[in-house]
Amino acid sequence: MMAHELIRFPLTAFTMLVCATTIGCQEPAAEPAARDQARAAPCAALDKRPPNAEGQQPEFPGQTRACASSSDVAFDVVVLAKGLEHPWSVEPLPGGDLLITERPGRLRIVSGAGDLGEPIAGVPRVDARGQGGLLDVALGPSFDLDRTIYWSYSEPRQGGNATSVARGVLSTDRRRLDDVRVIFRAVPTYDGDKHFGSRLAFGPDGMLYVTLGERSDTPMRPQAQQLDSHMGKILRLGPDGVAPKDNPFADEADARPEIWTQGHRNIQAAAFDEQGRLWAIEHGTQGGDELNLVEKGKNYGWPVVAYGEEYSGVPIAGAVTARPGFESPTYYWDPVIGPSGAQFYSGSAFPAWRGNLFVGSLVDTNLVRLTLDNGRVTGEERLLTDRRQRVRDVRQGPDGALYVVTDEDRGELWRIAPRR
Ligand SMILES: [Ca+2]
Ligand SMILES: [Ca+2]
Repeated sequence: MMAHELIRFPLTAFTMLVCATTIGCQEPAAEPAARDQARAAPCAALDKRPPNAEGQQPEFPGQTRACASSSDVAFDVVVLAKGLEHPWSVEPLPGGDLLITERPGRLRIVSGAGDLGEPIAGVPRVDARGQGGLLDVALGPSFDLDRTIYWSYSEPRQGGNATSVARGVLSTDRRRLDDVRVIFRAVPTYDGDKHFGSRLAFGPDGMLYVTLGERSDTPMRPQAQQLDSHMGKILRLGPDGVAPKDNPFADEADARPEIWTQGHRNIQAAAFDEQGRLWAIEHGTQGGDELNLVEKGKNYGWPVVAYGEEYSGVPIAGAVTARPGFESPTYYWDPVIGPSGAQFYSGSAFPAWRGNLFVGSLVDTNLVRLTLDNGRVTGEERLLTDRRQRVRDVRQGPDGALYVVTDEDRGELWRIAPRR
């Protein structure tokens, strides 16, 4: 069943003026000096709520509480599917249909017209307790030729569970997966149900980047700083799951060769920008959700460097907000938004949004739009606020529309397209 629902925003005179003078229609045209001045100028921050953690200062202006930004874009939201059980991922297929995962362990295809397909056979067993289950799905880099897809899941294993990555070939009738192989198994296992991380993203280098959480519980946290553990890391794998030889710790004794970066808490978003740079967004503690530019071999701090406080309200034991040798986030949210999937927009359907980073918010139940300039966040807007659903993933389709899934008992799949 499909329901059309409209959201309308008027084009303001300001926006039209901007659109008439810039390519991309997103930021006023300005000389760099004028732009810097504008950035330093006082502005109305989008988020006016008090911070979760008191007395913490950003490292630089604009690292948190960016200016409110309004793109005044008119769009329709089409509900393509309803009644999905905690969908975690939406992955557009080349022809306009969409692969979706449901956390209890189902992979389905929803057609571009909104027909919900039966579960695809061949998905391995998942441990769907808590935050676990069937998580991300990604098309392989040569999907057009070999129909190979990749997915991440919490795999039941001796000692509990851990995130694994598998690949398989989607049959031509799209009813089953063939030649299924588990290409990576994170270690160690742990008997818990939180912080699996698990976003998958293929880079322009043809490598598969995998984001892993640190499993949340106090005994596991320190592993985010230990190179002999996959917990709290971003990994870089070849398409066969083997660690490339130019990974930063490939030659280090006792280090896991798959590690690309360390010091993460629970990273649920990984997105490449148009320059081919990888950005990741992680769930921090209360007051410390982070956007980071991901660079080879770097340490992003958790649990020794972090903004925010424990969810119990006490300080994070032994942590500081900044320290030499550790990467400060490009941006952080305090109060938290509970970030999920993310997508840099590059389509032609919404010229005003080109280069913007869209981020799902679970806690605030909306879609965050960030404008960036020169590696810094310059503005923030919240979309889809009226729907009050936990946004779990956002992806750009081949038609330039944005596709969103919501993490609910009866979750939905939405298409966001220019207003007709
Ligand atoms: Ca995906
Ligand atoms: Ca950090």
